[in-house]
Amino acid sequence: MGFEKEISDVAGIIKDSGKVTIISHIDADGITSEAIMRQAVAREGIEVKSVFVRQLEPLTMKHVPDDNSLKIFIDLGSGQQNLLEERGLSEREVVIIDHHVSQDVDTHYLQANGLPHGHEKLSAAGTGYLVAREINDSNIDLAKLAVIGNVGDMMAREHCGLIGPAREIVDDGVEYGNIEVVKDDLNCYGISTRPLHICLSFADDPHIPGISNRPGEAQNMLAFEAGIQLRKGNGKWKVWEDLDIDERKNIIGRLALKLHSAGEPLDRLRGEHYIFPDERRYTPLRNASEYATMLNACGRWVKPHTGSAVCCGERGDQYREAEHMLRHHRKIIREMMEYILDKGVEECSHLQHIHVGDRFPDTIVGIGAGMALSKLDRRRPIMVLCYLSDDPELVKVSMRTNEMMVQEGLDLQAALLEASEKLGGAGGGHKIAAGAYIPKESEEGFAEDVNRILRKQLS
Ligand SMILES: [Mn+2]
Repeated sequence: MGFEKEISDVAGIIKDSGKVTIISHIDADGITSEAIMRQAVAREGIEVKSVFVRQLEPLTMKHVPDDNSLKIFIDLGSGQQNLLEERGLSEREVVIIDHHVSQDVDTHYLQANGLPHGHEKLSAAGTGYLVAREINDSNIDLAKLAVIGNVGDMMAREHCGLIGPAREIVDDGVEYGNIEVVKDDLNCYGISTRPLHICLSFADDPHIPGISNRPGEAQNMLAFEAGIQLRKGNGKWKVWEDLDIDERKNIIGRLALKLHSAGEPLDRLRGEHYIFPDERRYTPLRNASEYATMLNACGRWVKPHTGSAVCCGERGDQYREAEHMLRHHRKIIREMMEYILDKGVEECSHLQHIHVGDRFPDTIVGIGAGMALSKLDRRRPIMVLCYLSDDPELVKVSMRTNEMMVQEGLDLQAALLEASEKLGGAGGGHKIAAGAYIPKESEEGFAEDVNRILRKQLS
């Protein structure tokens, strides 16, 4: 069955249903997926409820209601169809909208999933949006949420922009008027909220010699070499979005020169930004990647419904709560990064690793690992082990590397899958970022095993 047929079949079933339950995941992609589907369903006058889960597993299946509603599993479900089957859910009661690897079961659940059709850079929010647009053309305003979900799931990372069907969704948003695409701009994060020199000093992909991790030097370069006025008339710091095209070109040119003289490739210096002109300037809602971070913060601190309300336009108490989550999120991640840098990592030939015990919530350990890596040896992936507050028998493993090392052949998902599977654990993720759960009694020697696999990948 073709992808378009899957989308129209799923849309048809949803339109014909009397009552819907959406079961979604708590990250930015899951939250935007839910917000897209919930609005699309409600606009048809169909009763709808939502449930968020951290992961679809036997324990969380109890949150799926036992009633006559149509269950829409979104951003999860493809790989857990056995659980739906064990629960006794029939083909008529379920649709799955996902982008993860599908599992073969006897029950033929209806599924819209771009992955088997070669759409590897289309997240669940992307497919969810295509279903919503199929339900009703007027749902084109929801393209914006799909773009946030795609960016949140790192679909824009490899190519410094969205491609394929995800790019067509961007075009829908441009047509509707709530997305502006800025092409050939600097590939950096924080263009709407971070002071210029901070924004540049956080650059990690690519790592810019003399600028990355060096806010003071970034400030000097901007002010004295590029001649940029760093503050606005009101005394506040300018952000990247404040700069005109010539100022941007001037800075990008200087950064290109720094990369060039260090013999580094220039291909990741430029990227595409997705700006939301209907959102207030200087807020994290103003562009897709910062918006996604805010939603991830809501999810990781167990407030997915808050993030979802913001996606649906709430700008009062829920938005303030989301802002608070974002600040809190950043503070804890900074603390974790400082802990890692203070304590120091243990070094293997192809890996650096640390066990943080139960000091930090497992939901942010991967992000903290990524931040710490930008200040460590960038050629060796970082692996962080931590304990779980709700399961004393498991250890969570998070790994991060960067695009440069992926291009040299690293695949963290494959490495963790191989290392954890033989221990009876499970792993997943991407080449650049992956996670796994392993039994506590196997943590000894795990790093050496992963190191061996990484060495093999690079040879
Ligand atoms: Mn996803």
